[in-house]
Amino acid sequence: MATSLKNLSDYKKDKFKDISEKTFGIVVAEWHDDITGVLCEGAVNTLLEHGAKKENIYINTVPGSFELTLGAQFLAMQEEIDAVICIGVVIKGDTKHDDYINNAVANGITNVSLKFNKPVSFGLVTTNTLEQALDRAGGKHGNKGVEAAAAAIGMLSF
Ligand code: RBF
Repeated sequence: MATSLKNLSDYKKDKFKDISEKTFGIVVAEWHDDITGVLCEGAVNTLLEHGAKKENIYINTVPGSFELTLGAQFLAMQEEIDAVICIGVVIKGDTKHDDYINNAVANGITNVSLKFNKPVSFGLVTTNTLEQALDRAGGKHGNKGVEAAAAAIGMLSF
């Protein structure tokens, strides 16, 4: 995708600590995988830019965003993982599925974060249209994968 290399996301990095020895788990939903792939690429590039080692970044996929919570838990329960980044795209349809999925993921990954005392960041793009999702995956509203990675680094620097 031509827009995948664009990064218009801005975030505070002045307080970031060294992450060269930190280990990251990324869990990516397969629904809308053309978009989640761009978000994941943004997250990985951000971790690498800030000094993470490629071999310390573990990427796993789950079928859909609803499964992000358990995927995050599988990663967070591993002692060597320092932070988890969740990536998904939920686009509103004719039914209320998006509300159920989005709320379940928001509550679910909050619980995982608190249970394992580790950062679990919310890279779930929740939009009304496909265009709005694309705008947030390397388009005019930046790349929310970049911001999810930045949030994980920010919390490791707390
Ligand atoms: N998963 C997503 O990641 N994004 C979606 O936009 C999405 N839309 C769905 C719409 C419906 C009506 C259903 C039933 C599922 C949808 N899912 C979506 C899949 C969901 O996250 C989960 O993988 C499945 O419900 C299986 O547990």
